[in-house]
Amino acid sequence: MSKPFVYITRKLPESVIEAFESVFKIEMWPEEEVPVERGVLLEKVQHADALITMLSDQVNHEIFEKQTNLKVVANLAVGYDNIDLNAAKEAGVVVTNTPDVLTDTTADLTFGLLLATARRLMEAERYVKNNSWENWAPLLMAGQDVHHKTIGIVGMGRIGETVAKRATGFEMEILYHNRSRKREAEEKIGATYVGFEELLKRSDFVVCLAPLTEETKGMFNKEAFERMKSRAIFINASRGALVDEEALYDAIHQNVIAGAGLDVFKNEPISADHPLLTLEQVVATPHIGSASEETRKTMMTLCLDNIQHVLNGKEAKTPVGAG
Ligand code: 8YV
Repeated sequence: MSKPFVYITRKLPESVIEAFESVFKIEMWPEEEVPVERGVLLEKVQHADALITMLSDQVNHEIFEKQTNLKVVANLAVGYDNIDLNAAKEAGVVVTNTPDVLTDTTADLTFGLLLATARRLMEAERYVKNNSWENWAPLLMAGQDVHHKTIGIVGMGRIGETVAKRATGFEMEILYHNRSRKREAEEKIGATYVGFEELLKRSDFVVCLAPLTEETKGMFNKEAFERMKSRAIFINASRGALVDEEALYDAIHQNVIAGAGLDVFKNEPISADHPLLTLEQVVATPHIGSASEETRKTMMTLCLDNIQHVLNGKEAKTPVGAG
């Protein structure tokens, strides 16, 4: 019997792939940094039993209409806003994601962004490397304290809770807003549930970790930024589309808020002339929340494990449900 055909839309490391080569016929798009050409993906999906996809792939009706054997799409991410779940369900295709394995790594990056923005680390580094450091001054590169401040987490899922745990080490007051209350987080971490507006008003650091849905799209708009403290710092490690980027630019430019640490943008990748990047008070990273070598490899292996489970007639390890 021939081996099931798995198509992967980016080049993944051989060290991850080799463990599965005896059970699958694996083909990959040959580029690491360039997304798969749409035409190639549409052609491959006609023969594929399984796909491994990335956030940069729109897995929609067009893809599901072409498939004939496809049984599972394993998305290399915990978020799956790039996949039309209803179309997958109609086509009888299982969708999986990579929760849990990236929680700590993404929480680390989120907290790192918060520290970097509050303490002006990137600005300070530019200052030293640009040879501008000629004298010491009492308020040279003075930022804001993080310890003992109030953090407001919007989206108290696994990553939100883990960021909250990090915040306890800094003896911060922890507020959160979420679709549903998380009593366990309240008891274990001492987080306080508040409404969105109250969170904006009381937080020194507003941290966005909510998933992108019709309800959350654009929720950080002009009104939201106007509700925040003038010294507030906004952090986003979720999805860019939760934010009205023009409103964020105006809010920082006009000192409505103090700055932002952004790992995600509405249209990625952004170019260097993006208005937000012209602001000294913005720290930007290229969507690297889960990007440690260990975690990315674990995520890749989880995708292949999920595929193996589904193709063997078992329940996926981490399936995503429709609706
Ligand atoms: C992705 C992410 O892993 O998991 C998510 O939802 O946003 C990232 O961790 C990364 O963008 C690769 O698709």
